[in-house]
Amino acid sequence: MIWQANHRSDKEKGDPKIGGHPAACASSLHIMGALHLMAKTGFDHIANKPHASPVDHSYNYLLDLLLKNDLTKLTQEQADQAMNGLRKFTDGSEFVFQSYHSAYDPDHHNFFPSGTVGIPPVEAGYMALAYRYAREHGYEVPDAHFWAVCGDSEFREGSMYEAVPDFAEREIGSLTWILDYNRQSLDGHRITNKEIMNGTDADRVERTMAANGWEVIQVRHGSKRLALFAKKDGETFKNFLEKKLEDYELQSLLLVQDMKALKKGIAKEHPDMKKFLDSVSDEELYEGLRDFGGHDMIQLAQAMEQSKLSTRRPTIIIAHTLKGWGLKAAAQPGNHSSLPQEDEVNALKAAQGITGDTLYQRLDPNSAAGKFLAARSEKIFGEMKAQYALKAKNQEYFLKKLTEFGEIPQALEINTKMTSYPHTQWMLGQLTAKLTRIANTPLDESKLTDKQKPLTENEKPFKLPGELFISMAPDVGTSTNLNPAMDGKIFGAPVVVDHETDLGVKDHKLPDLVPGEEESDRFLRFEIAEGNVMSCVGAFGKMRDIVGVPIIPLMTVYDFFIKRALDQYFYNLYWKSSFICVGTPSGVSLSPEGAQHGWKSDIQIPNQITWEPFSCIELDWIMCDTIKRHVMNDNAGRTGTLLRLVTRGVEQKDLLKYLKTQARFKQGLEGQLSRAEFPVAGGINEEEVAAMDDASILQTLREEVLQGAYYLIDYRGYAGYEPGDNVVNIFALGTMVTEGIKASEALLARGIYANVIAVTSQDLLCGILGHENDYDYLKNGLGINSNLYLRKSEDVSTGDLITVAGKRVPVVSVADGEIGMLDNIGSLIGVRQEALGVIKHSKCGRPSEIYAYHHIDAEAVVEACGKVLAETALEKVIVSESALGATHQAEGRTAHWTDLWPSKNPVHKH
Ligand SMILES: Cc1ncc(C[n+]2csc(CCOP(=O)(O)OP(=O)(O)O)c2C)c(N)n1
Repeated sequence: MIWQANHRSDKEKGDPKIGGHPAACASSLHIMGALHLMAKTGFDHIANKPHASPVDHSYNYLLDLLLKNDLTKLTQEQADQAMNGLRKFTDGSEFVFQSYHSAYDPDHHNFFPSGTVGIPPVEAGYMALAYRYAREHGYEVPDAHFWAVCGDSEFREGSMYEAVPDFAEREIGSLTWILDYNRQSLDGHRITNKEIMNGTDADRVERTMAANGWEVIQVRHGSKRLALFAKKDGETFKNFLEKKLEDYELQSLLLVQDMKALKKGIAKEHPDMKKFLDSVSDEELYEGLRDFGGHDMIQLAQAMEQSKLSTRRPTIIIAHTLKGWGLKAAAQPGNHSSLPQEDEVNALKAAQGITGDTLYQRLDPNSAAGKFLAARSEKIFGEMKAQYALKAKNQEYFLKKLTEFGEIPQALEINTKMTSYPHTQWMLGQLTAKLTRIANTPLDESKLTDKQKPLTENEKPFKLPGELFISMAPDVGTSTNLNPAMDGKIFGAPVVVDHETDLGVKDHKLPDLVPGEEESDRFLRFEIAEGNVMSCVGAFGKMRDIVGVPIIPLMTVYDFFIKRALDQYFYNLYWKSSFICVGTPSGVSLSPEGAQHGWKSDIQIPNQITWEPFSCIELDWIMCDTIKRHVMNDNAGRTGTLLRLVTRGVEQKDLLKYLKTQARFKQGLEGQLSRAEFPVAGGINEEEVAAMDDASILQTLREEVLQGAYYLIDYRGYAGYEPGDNVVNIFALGTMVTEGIKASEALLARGIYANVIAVTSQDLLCGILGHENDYDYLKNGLGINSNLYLRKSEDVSTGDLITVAGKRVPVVSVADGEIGMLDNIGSLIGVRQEALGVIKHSKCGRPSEIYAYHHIDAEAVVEACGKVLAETALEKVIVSESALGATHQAEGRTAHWTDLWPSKNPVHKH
């Protein structure tokens, strides 16, 4: 496959290399073989090291398990096309394989995306936990084992070590990691320090994993070696291989082709080996050195079976292998991406009896091997189909149950009136607490305990979502307001008794953290390990797609530390996991708590939707909409939800106060409004015109919030409102709306009408999701445009011609984060913009001080507004008076740019 990928005829000059990793494939050949041909079931999940992907595909080809999305099998022709299509682009009409495992591959059943080493094995462990969690909570999931094949250098990734103790403590017995221990990495031989580390890296891994509660199985030797060990002096050879040699020396010995010289060299360095060396032939020594256990399928399969017997502890199998096994490049230092030449490929083909141009061939179905494969394929395919049938059954069950009490309501209806200056993080706590309470309240009122109130009609539809909801945090559950969701509800191996209660020292003001496996236990407590939680939230978020159980995982993390798990976060989005990540508190708004934590997760990644609500009610709507979309499978293209919250309180009453001033929310308004404190001739005092009822206003607001932005202050419809003269639009993200409001008030005193548009989702408004519909909501929903507002200029006019001057409405944006969050609005629309954001490291202080320090406070917004208004180009246009008379402001939707673009195939007249 790799050779073929590198020999396509459609190359263009300057194309980047295609490449591939035959040597890395070869070392995993038998590990993958034992898995496919013996150990795995169609219910199991396998995470492969990225460079073993072609091996995985090849086994699936041999097993006739390349499938379309509807689970029908690829024809022989299509399967060959796929094998010929490694690393090839397809528009969907051809079957291909990506360089590393991906959903585009026709064998992606129960796959883990790969490419980034160090993450898939961890996802496999958390997927195993998700299965167990689902089962303990009464959902039907298949009996599956979770396998991960990793490289020995990959095993130095911090992400893996972060998860190692966690998997053991959580008793993930259904997890087996298989280490492809080939002693080489990308740059060549791995050179470790045997002296200081008290042994080879394999020894170190064994001790590390055993110390962390894992079962360890070393598969060091193949049958040829075992036969040599049984000979007289054979023990010396075993001891030499296992104890004496360091990995680098072994790799060097493998490079020596002259056996006489080799024997001499070994005897010189290791005199005790002399007798053994004299007793074996050159060939025996040559083969014995290369006969690693990781190429002995039977031993590997036995180890895999053994690993399944360890039901409480996870297992690591250290499979000793040869990088480049069976290839000329075997053990060569630079073999990681070296490609075989045509003569080697031909020799490999000939050895398999493949002739002519054919590159791929299945085994003769009438041969014993062919029959074995057919039976194996049928078994695995049957299990795969059973999984899909179970998924369909689960989906049907949940859909029916989720609509039992009608649609999921728009809000959980948290009362914010009793709290002074609540913040969005507080609101998260209220929402998760309420969901938890609803989940743990029986519908059957006769089963209510003393303290439980029956569920209201609004709460009943949340009963099942509440049960499906699981929260988790990297040791910041209490500091991110998740206490009620944690208290007495920790899901974990029930290995301790409640000592505090037994000893009478329980502090009931603090959450009870003793783990258990009750149905009401729906919180996963983590050590400080953001990477683990991010992988876990991703794995739980895949349960909907894999087995049809729409568990709703939510994690909290200090926003600043999302970057520590950014790779895992990206992975989850690529994998199309459906999850909620709450970065809180976020931005420099968290000062004085953490001055050093000023970076904010303002990132644009496909399949993500970010939210940054200003008021608490917005978060209620966003959360309920997110939950509904998740359980109803209605979030394609935005399955990863990232909420950025703050601990900065906001006067919630201001929301309705400002909304009620807007002309669009007034009842029976005739004429134009004016602000009470700044009366304008011809304007009606805004306070004298009644506004609509709160519910109607909030209904409209909810729709706008969920589209990404809303006018909080809107002077359209006010007397003296002159776009192109005294109007500016301020876009403020999340909590920065407070600064927008203050700036707008200050500007009004100077006769400037500054609209304040609260941005709730930068992605929807002007990010990737907005791009999908050409920023329709920004342009047409909010009506932000680049209209040139013309006025007669003072310049001398001649005849019918007059000079007019025009300006557009400029934009100022302000974000507690990167300037780039909102700085494209001006260019999208075609108006002058000034973007304010955080451009320096932060320090301690109250928000007012810190915002001023970063120049994102109200004063900075005022200044920016002044600047853009002044700098907005005064464009001069000469028109005829009659034409000007006919000019009017064109309202309505803007033309699509393609209307103005020359047609692609112009018709030429000859
Ligand atoms: C996170 C990450 N870092 C770097 C790489 C590039 N890379 C791919 S494979 C590899 C070496 C892998 O060596 P090892 O884990 O020993 O596996 P082997 O190929 O030798 O079996 C590197 C550095 C990557 N894919 N992902």
